[in-house]
Amino acid sequence: MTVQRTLGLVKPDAVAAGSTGAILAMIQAAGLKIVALRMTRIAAVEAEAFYAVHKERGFYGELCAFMSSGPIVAMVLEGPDAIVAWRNLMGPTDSTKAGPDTVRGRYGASVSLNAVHGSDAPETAAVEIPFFFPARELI
Ligand code: DAT
Ligand code: MG
Repeated sequence: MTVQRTLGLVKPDAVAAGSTGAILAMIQAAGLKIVALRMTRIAAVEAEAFYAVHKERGFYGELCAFMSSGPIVAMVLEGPDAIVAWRNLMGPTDSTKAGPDTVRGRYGASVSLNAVHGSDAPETAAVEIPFFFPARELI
């Protein structure tokens, strides 16, 4: 077990639905420590940069429009194997295939409106965390 940090986002659908508090409670109940937390809103160009790895995908435009459509809650989570732990708690990308004990199973609606984001690897977390948080905001 390695102590890791990962980026989590509550996406605009879940913030608008008022699910932020329940999602934070699931995160804390799972034993992940929240070491940074902020509500923000990103511009479309920032969403395009954040999701640049997907720019050739057919859903890229829709994804970036959605992610910049309203407030999001960004957080850094810390714990043993936090990257996989948070991905497991999130559930699969397609919310309709996510189990009832996962965030996407409870609060996501579809493959595109899926409530939360999580870094998928240490290299990704190392880029995504500073995208939202300067080092001095990490506890
Ligand atoms: P994840 O968010 O589980 O890491 P991903 O990195 O493959 O999934 O895709 C990033 C986001 O893009 C995903 O959360 C929602 C959107 N997306 C992925 N596949 C999609 C699809 N087939 N149709 C519409 N949106 C999709
Ligand atoms: Mg991903």
